[in-house]
Amino acid sequence: MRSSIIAHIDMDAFFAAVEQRDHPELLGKPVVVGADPKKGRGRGVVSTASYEARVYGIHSAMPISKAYRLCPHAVFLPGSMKKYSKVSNQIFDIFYDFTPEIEPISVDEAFLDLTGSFHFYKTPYNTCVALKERIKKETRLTASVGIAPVKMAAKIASDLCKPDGLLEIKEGGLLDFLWPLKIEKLWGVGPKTKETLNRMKIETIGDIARTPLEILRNRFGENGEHLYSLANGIDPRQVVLEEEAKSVSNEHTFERDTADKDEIYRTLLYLSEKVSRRLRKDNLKGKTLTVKIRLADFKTYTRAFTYPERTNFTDTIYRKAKEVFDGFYKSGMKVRLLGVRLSHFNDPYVQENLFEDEKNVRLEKIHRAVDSVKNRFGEDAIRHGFPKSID
Ligand code: TTP
Ligand code: MG
Repeated sequence: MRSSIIAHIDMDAFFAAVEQRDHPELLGKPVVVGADPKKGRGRGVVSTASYEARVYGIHSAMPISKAYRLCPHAVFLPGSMKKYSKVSNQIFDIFYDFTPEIEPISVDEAFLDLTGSFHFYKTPYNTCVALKERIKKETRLTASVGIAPVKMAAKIASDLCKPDGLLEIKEGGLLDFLWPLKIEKLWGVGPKTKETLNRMKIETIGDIARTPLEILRNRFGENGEHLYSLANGIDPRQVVLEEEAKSVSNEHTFERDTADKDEIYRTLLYLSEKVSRRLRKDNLKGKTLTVKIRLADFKTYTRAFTYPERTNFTDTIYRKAKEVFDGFYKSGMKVRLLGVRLSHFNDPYVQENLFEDEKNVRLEKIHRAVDSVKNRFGEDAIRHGFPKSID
């Protein structure tokens, strides 16, 4: 396999840094962007906190009431997605001046494949120095950049050198870099996997690499193999360009063309569930729903709907898919194939609505719980209740 040069770029304390830039009186002060704390009684969560606020233990996704308790004298701001999106576009325009091979991860974060495009600046390191300088000059903000032969190491590197850092891990130094690090630095090691690994006396990435593959496979199945590969510096994931990652869809062809509404709705629900789950697995939310309908005569129709806010909830997708289908269907039509697609993604962690209400947070938790049961016990472990009589 050819050796790649991947850069991972992530802006520092993005929303808060933009606010500090635009309100210089906030420089050096703890700034929290997120929901209104209402003197500690506010609902909703922290979007991000300036590094000065992080000293108090405040971080993204923390309840705003807790952030208020930790640091009541912090400056709390609602933030403006419009403003941050504008800056986001600016930084992505800069990225595209360096290479077209870009995988956007969120508003302030991307992977760049520099393998074929660093020569102008002679080295990958110099290329990223130039990139950081452009960002600073044009936006007056700082970014941190990790360079490595594989994606996961580039991401870890940018994280470790924050803020305003640049860290290059060369092929020959990859394992020396990875092995002393704690296991939670690896992609895919959440609190639960960490706990299990720690109980097996596995604390560092090097410990994983030294554990026989069989043991990891027995304990974690496929994920065990994945961990083992990552710990040994192997990450086959390539930089996925924007267009390739644009949509998530599922389709179903009926054994026999059908006009049976029950069967059609059941299939739409099944497809919505699958799309919803794949979106959540990849941490994506889509804004545009497209329902594809192929009739018995092979003519294919698509009907789309754009949600006011991005979603990956099964119910939200299913209800709209059904409505879209009903708007299209005329009696006598026989359906050969159905498809459900969600597209138009952005960063799932940026709340569309900074005052995200409790209901959404609760729904999010329910979906995650369903996913984790399905991951452990299989796709059929839980089925959403399907109403017996439909309209
Ligand atoms: P991050 O890059 O995760 O965080 P950050 O840029 O604020 O800080 P860091 O220096 O550690 O990279 O996220 C980018 C922006 O996305 C962040 O400024 C606000 C938003 N965001 C949320 O709204 N909610 C979240 O839970 C997270 C993680 C981020
Ligand atoms: Mg960031």
